[in-house]
Amino acid sequence: NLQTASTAARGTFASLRDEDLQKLRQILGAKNVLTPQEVETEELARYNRDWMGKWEGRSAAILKPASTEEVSLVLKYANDHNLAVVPQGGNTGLVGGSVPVHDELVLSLLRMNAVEDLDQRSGIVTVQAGCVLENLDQYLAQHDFMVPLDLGAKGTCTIGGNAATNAGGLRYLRYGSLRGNVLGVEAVLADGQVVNSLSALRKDNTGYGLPQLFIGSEGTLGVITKLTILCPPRPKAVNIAFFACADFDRVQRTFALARQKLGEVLSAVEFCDRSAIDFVLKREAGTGVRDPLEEKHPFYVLIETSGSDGDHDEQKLHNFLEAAMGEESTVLDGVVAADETQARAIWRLREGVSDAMTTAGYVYKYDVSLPLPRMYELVEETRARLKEAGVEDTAKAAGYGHLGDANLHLNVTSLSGRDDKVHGLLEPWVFEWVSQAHGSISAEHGIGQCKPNFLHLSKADSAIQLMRTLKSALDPKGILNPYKVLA
Ligand code: FAD
Ligand code: 2HG
Ligand code: ZN
Repeated sequence: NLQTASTAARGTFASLRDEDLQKLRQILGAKNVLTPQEVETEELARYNRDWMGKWEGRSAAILKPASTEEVSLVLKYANDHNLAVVPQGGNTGLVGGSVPVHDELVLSLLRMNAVEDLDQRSGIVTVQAGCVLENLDQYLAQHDFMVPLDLGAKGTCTIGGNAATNAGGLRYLRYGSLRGNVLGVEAVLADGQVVNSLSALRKDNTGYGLPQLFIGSEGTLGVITKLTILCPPRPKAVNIAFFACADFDRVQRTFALARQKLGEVLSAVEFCDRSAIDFVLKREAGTGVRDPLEEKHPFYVLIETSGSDGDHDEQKLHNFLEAAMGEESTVLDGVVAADETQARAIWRLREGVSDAMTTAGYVYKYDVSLPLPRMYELVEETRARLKEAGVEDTAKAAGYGHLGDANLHLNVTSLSGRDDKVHGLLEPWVFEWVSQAHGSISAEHGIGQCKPNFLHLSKADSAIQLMRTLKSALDPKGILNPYKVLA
C-alpha cells in the first residue's frame, strides 16, 4: 500500500536476541519494552505503521525510555551490538521517517514529556522531546507565551519530532523557522554519548552551531532528548478573515496587499483551492464546519492577524478589507470571524484538508516550495496530465498550503484506492517539474523513506556528499534511522 517506500535491502544489522531483550529490559524496566510476541497487533501497529497506513515495518521491539540516561544506555547497547534504531515521537510525519523499514527497534520518546523550566522574563522554555506540541502550548498559555509553531497535528506530534523534521506549519510567516527559535538541543549520539548543547542564550557564537545539526536531521544524526526554545508573548488580539478569489493571480495580489496593509500584525496567510475545500466540507458534514460564504469560488485565502492592541489591529484589517474589496478588487467576497467558534471553524477548513484528502481514498502527497508566481501551475498541469490519461474522474488533485511561505501542498486522492497508473503519472514527474522550476521537493515535511531517491533534484552532489560525511562521523555504523534521508 505504498506511495514511495524504501526499496533498500535490510542492512547488515544484527537481529534482536533474547539476551538483548533481557539487557534492554534491565535498562528500561520490563513493561517499557514491547515485543510482537507479547503485545496486541493493533498496539504494535501504532508504532510500526504511519498514520496514513502507507508505510509499515516489523519492529523487533518498541522501547520506551523515561530519561536521557536511559536513551544513552539503550543507544550505547544498540551501537555495541549493531542493532538499528528508529527514533519516534507522535508518529505523525508524512514521509515514512518515523516507522521502521525492516525490523529496526523503535525508540519512542513519548514518556519523556515534561516541561522542565520556563524563564518568565525571556520566554525561553526547556522541554523534553516527547512533549506533545499542544500540551506545551497550553502550558505556555498559562504564562502568556506561545510556541512559535502551530500545525494540524498539534494534538499528537511532539516538540522533538517537530525539531527533528524542522516542521514549518501555519505561523512560519510570522515567527520563522525552528532553526531560529530553537536555541539549544540536548541529543544522544548513536554511541550513547550525550551532547549538551542546551544553550538558553539568544546570541552564542562559540564555534559551530551544533543544535542545527539535529534540527531537520530526521533522527539520522542523533536522538533529541531536550530543547530550549525562544517563545514569543501570546498575542492578546487575534482576527481571522476568509476571502474568495477568482484566480491565482488575485490570490497572490491579496497576499501582497495583506503584507503591505497589515504589516507587523500579519501572522498567517494560507490558501486552498475549491477542490480542497470540497473535500473538507464533505468530511466535516454535520460537525458545524461549513462554507462561510454563500457562493462557491475557485480559490480561498485565510488571513490571520495577531497583535497586542485589538483596536489598532481591527483598524488595520478594516483598511486592508477596504483596499481588497474596493480599489484593488483582489477578492470577490469575504468574512471576518465574529467570535472564537467561527474562527476555529474557519481554521478547520484549512487544517482539515490533509485529513479529508487522506481518508477519501489513497492520497499521493507532495510538499514543495516554488517561486510564488509558478506555484499553482503545478496543480493545473497535474490535473491536465490526469485528464489526458483518462483518470480525472477517480484521481482528484487539489492545491493548498502556506501561501505566505510559497509552500504548496499538492495532494492527489485516488478515490478507488492505490493505483499504479496514477502513481506512474505523478512520480518522478512532479519532482522533476519542481526541480526544473528551481523549487524544493520538500518544503517542510522532510525526506524520510519517501524521497531519498529524489534528493539530488534539490541538492547539489557536493552538498549530499557533505551530508554523508556528517552521517558517518556521527553514526559510523549507521544504526540511527537507516534507509532514511540518504539513499
Ligand atoms: P514523528 O512522526 O514521530 O517523526 C518524524 C521524524 O522525526 C522521523 O524521522 C523520526 O525518526 C524523527 N524524530 C522524532 N522524534 C525525534 C527525536 N526526539 N529525536 C530525533 N529524531 C526524532 N509538518 C509541517 O512541517 N507543517 C505542517 O503544517 C504540518 N501539518 C501536519 C498536519 C497533519 C494533520 C499531520 C498528520 C502532519 C503534519 N505535518 C506538518 C507533518 C509533521 O512533520 C509532523 O506532524 C511533526 O513535525 C512530526 O512530529 P512527530 O512527533 O509526530 O514526529
Ligand atoms: C498542512 O499544511 C500539512 O496541512 C499537511 O503540512 C499537508 O497533508 C499534506 O499534504
Ligand atoms: Zn503544511
